[in-house]
Amino acid sequence: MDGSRLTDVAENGMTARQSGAKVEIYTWMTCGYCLRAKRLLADKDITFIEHAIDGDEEARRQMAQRAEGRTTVPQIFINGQGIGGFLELQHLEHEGHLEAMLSDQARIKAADDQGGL
Ligand SMILES: N[C@@H](CCC(=O)N[C@@H](CS)C(=O)NCC(=O)O)C(=O)O
Repeated sequence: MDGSRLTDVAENGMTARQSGAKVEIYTWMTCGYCLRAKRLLADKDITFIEHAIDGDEEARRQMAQRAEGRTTVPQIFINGQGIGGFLELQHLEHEGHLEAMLSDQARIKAADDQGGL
């Protein structure tokens, strides 16, 4: 691994589409819901940043603070907004809201970067 394919490979090592939105997921290695959430994102070719926080109670506390007190993993954030865990992610996907949320967020962020809507 020489890092030369860095632009093609997400931080988690999976190839991914650049939606423009920042998707983060807090995980434990032994968590089935985390694996399912990562698989759903990967299947949809969505880039995500994984915060693997196994055994790190301070990181879990910070995650809970960001996630309005939710302490279970996974916790998923889209452009800093907590959407919940796997079931919430799956629900958004089933209802057709996930893609919209990614592109809406990407559009809002792009507009914001250019000085507002
Ligand atoms: N409904 C949640 C369930 C998440 C869940 O139960 N995660 C387990 C690990 S797989 C967990 O955090 N257990 C520790 C706890 O409940 O404190 C989701 O869809 O993400």
